[in-house]
Amino acid sequence: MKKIINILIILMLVITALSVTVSAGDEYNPEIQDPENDITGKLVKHPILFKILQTFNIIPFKSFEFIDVTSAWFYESEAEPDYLFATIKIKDLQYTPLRTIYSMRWTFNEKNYGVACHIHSNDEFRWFAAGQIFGLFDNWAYKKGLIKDISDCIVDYEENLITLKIPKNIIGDPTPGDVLTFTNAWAGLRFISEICGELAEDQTSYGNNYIIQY
Ligand SMILES: [Ca+2]
Ligand SMILES: [Ca+2]
Repeated sequence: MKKIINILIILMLVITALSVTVSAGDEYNPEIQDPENDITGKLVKHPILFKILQTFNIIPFKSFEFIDVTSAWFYESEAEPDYLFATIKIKDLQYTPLRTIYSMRWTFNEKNYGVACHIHSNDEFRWFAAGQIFGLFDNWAYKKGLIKDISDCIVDYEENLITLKIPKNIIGDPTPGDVLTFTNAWAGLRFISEICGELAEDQTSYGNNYIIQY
């Protein structure tokens, strides 16, 4: 009997150890999952407005699948330990003449951080930043965190993936073993400017923690 209990204890320890080490996300083990067809916002709430904008060809698309988040995850590369990668999977990724925003957020050391890529005018313009989020109006530390290399917002149409490559030195310098909590993703659609706010958006709920590897 004692032997069986010992074996059971060892098995439980092994299972616990395995579940702790499986912390890096990928498409099959994403930290964040989200349902399809769950877009909210002005254009969803007011379908007549959507129809009018379509009639005048201001909105050339028929659905919001290009901002519909289905999952999102973090990962790192041993070859580039100074970066954290954040990938967002979209139901059907495509560019529009309007402004789309793809972002992920998390908490580290009791501070809130985020990364976002804005794409507009059919990909003629991009704006990409990461940093601490603070203040009443959700201001980001953009001056510190603006990423100059716009190619680090990697868009893959075929796989419907947006990958954001984030220098760790602008997100609080996390080191191996550090834990990112309250992970979540958000995608939104705006007119070119932010004046009108979001026309449509998709927020995920909080996902699993991510443990920094390198
Ligand atoms: Ca969704
Ligand atoms: Ca959602």
